[in-house]
Amino acid sequence: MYKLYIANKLYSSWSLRPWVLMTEKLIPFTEQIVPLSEGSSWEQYRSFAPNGRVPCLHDGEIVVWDSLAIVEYLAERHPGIWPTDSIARAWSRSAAAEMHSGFSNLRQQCSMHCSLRIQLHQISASLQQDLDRIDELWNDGLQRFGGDFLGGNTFTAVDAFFAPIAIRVQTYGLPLSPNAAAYAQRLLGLDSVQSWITAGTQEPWTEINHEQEVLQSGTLLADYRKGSSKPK
Ligand SMILES: N[C@@H](CCC(=O)N[C@@H](CS)C(=O)NCC(=O)O)C(=O)O
Repeated sequence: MYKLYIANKLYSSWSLRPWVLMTEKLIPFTEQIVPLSEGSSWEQYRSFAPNGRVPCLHDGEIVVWDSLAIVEYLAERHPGIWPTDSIARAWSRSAAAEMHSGFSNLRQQCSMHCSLRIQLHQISASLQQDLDRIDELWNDGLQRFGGDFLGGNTFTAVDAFFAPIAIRVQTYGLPLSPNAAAYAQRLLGLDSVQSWITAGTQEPWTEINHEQEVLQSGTLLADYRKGSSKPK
């Protein structure tokens, strides 16, 4: 049985990718949540991941780290991880790779947080540039392959890579064109994504730096955590 090491569901966008993919594809695994430490989690994470980061997949003696490598490892063992059509597959791999190595403005200015709703102080030019490219990319995939998901009619790894963006769209009310916004809503409507968000909002751990970073980005509109005094 696979064991997937992840961080807090509330915050960990990298962990969400393989988790949502394995859940959607009904690949059996056990999850091990290792909450982020204040500052660095290096020491703790090094006990199971050579790069000191999550996600990390253990398959018996085999250790696979980095979300993209995990997805490719799974693609060698399970059907349906990438689209079957080779053109859709090449496009999906390109889009997932672009997400993996890009969109740093969006990542930095809108950290993932499942339970909060934030009105950003401003949408900077660099954030808008990332949003424009995501909008363009999503519209391209949806139109080119004509399905509900980016590479066609079925959820595949490329959709898993963009699931954290859909959560950010919800948290920060990020503006998108109608087709792109509808795609984000489709991702948010998946049982797997809903179950991740619910679990995140019920977690007992918080990481103060992450909380502060998110709160400093805008005005707090709501916090759906249990016991929270928000919505305001
Ligand atoms: N490129 C890596 C990035 C992994 C990553 O940065 N994970 C974060 C958690 S969301 C982490 O482990 N952070 C450890 C720390 O902050 O000390 C991947 O795709 O898996």
